[in-house]
Amino acid sequence: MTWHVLGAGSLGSLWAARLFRAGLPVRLILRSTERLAAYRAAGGLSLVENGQSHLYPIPAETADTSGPVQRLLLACKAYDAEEAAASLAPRLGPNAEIILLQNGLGSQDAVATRLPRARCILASSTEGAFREDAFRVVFAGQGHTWLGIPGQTQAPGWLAELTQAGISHDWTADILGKLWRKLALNCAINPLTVMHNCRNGDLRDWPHEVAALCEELTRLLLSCAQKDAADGLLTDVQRVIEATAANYSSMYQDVARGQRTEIAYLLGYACAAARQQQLNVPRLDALHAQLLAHLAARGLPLV
Ligand code: NAD
Ligand code: KPL
Repeated sequence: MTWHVLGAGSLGSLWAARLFRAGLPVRLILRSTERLAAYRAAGGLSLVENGQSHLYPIPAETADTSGPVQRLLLACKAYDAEEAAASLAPRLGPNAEIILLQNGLGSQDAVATRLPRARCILASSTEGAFREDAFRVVFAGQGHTWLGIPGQTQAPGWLAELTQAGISHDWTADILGKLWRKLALNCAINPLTVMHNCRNGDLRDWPHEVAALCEELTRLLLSCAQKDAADGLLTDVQRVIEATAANYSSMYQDVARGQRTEIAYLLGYACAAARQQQLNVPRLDALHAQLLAHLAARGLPLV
C-alpha cells in the first residue's frame, strides 16, 4: 500500500526518503502547485546523513490530485495538522489510517474530531532532522519513534515496513503516556531556553527553576492519570539537559528564526489541562505568561 507523506519538511522528508529507498511505494503531498514545480525542478528530496547527501526522486503531488489515500503520514507542525488532514478528506477511504507525527498534545484530538472515520495512529519521536534548504534535509540525531492507538495492544502488520526502512520504532498501547512525557520534558526545557536565551546545557545554572517546573508538571501528570509519564520526570529532564547540552531547543530555534512555535500544544496545553483539573500550577502559568509576552513582543503568533 502506498505511503502518502504530507509535508516535505524535516521529519516528513526523513521518513519519505527512508521508505522510498527501502523500495516501498511513497508519494509526497506538497502544499501548492508552486511547491510541486519547485520540487520537480530540484529532482527530488535530498537527505544528508553522516555528511553524505543522496537524492531521492520520490513522486509528489498536491492534496487536490485525484486518487485514494489509504495510509497517510501527517508530518506537518501541530498548528497545521487539522487543516492539512482536512484537505485530504475527499480522498480518504473508509478504513484510511493517519499517522500523526506532531509533537505535544491537542492537535491529535483536533484531527480525530475533524475526520471521525479515519483511524488515527499517534506517534512520538525523538529523531532529529532539520531543513538545510528547500527539499534538502539533514538527519541530525538518531532516535526512536513510538506509535500507538490509546489502549490498543495489537500493532498493525505494516510496522514491518518501518523495520524494512530502518526506522527505529515500537508500538505501545500507552502512546498518550509517551506524548505526555515528551510534552513535560519540552515544557521543562524549551520555554526556559527561550526566556534565558541559552542552550539546553545552560539550564544547569537554573536548577531550582527546572526542579520547580518538574514538581508542578509531575502533579499535573498524576492528576491526568499519567503515572508512568510522571515517574522520575526531574531525573529525566536533567538527563536530557546533559545529553543535549550543546543544542538549542526547537522552540529556541523557532523564536530565533522568527517562526511560529508550537506553544499552544506544549506549555499552553499543559496550563489548560491544569485549569481543567483545577490544579494550581503558578510556575507553569507564570512561565506561560512570560513566554506569550516574549512572542507578542516579537510579533509571533500566540497560538
Ligand atoms: P517542518 O516545518 O520542517 O515541516 C513541516 C512541513 O509541513 C513543511 O514543509 C510545511 O510546508 C508542510 N505543510 C504544512 N501544512 C501543509 C499542507 N497543508 N500541505 C502540505 N504540506 C504542508 O516540521 P518538522 O520539524 O518536520 O516537524 C513536524 C512535527 O514533528 C512537529 O510537530 C515537530 O514538533 C515534530 N518533531 C520534529 C522533530 C525534528 O527533528 N524536526 C523531532 C521530533 C518531533
Ligand atoms: O525535544 C526537544 C526539543 O528541543 O524540542 C528537547 C531536545 C528534548 C528539549 O526539550
